[in-house]
Amino acid sequence: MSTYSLHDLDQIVIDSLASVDALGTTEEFRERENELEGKRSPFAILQKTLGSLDADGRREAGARLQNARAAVRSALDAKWIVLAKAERDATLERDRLDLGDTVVSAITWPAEAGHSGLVASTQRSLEDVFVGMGFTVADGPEVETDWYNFEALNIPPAHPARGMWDTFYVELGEPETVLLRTHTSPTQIHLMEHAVATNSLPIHSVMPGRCFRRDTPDARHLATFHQIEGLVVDRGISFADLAGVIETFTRAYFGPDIESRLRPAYFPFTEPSAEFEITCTICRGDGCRTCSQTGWIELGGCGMIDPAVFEAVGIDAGEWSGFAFGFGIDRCAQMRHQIADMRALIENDVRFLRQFA
Ligand code: FA5
Repeated sequence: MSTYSLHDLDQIVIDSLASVDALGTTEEFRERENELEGKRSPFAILQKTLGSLDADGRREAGARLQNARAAVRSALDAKWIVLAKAERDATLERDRLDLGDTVVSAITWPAEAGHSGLVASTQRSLEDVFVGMGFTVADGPEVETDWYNFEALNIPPAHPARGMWDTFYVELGEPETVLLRTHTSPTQIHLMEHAVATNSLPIHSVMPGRCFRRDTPDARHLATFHQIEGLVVDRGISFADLAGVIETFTRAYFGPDIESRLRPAYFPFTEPSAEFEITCTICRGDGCRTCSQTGWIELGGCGMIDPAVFEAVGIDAGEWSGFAFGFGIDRCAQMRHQIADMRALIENDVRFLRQFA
């Protein structure tokens, strides 16, 4: 153990204060504080020598030691304030710079602007084609009652045709069955009801929107997809008008080289009904996985409005006639851009999405 003499106390204090003054970091500070105030500090060692003094000497030396320790303590306190502030300032400065660095490295400059998704831009292009042909654009609810999605479309409860649409039900039964619409055809009903209520027939409208089916996603199907419905109600409308609209649409949207065809089909709300198909653009008709080796892709259904539907909405089928169609928007996008698997539309892979900026 070092030996110290009370005669050296003043010098010990001077040296201690100088060493405190020279401290540069809080780490050094803690070490020095321990050396000056711990059990092995000069002051603690000198304290132990007091016992050998007489009472007066002990009192006087004790007071000197206490003053010395107090002087060192207040020097330590003052130094701590300075060192702690310096370190806090340094941390703040460093963190500020780190934050700046993070932001700069996270953004590649100039930042890329976002753009519409392929389905949204396809919907707009399809709307443009139909607006160019004199149609207006209307919207309808995605959550529907059983009446709008099925009954008013000539599909009563337990009708076998309900099996054509695997439905997500929201509420079953009383007072009404509520479901996610399986197609955009219920919007036809809203439009016709509105036209009757406001005495505003004829109707020439398209109605794009989201649809939902309990379909297992595959190369041509998604559980949430989009359709664009078309509805014309006017005097003297015939199947030739429907075929003409579909032909004009196909040429405008897919170009003159794409072959299309209408094939007889069944929908409870149209009679006669047809399916509208185009040559598969992935294999150019040779047959591939996307078109299940048929060479054709179905884009939608269509037909002349069934009199039962006119009756449900209160339109006189003797005076008015009309046609309707419903095309898959995702299917149109898929065929226009030769996307072999429709699931790419919902995978959010930026390498895929960027191609359609
Ligand atoms: C209908 O939904 C009828 N409402 C179409 C219609 C309207 C017929 C008006 C007559 C008059 P369908 O179930 O065939 O029909 O669907 C029409 C189109 O929607 C399909 O050809 C396809 O392009 C698209 N489609 C249907 N289900 C899916 C799905 N799960 N994923 C992606 N597209 C789909």
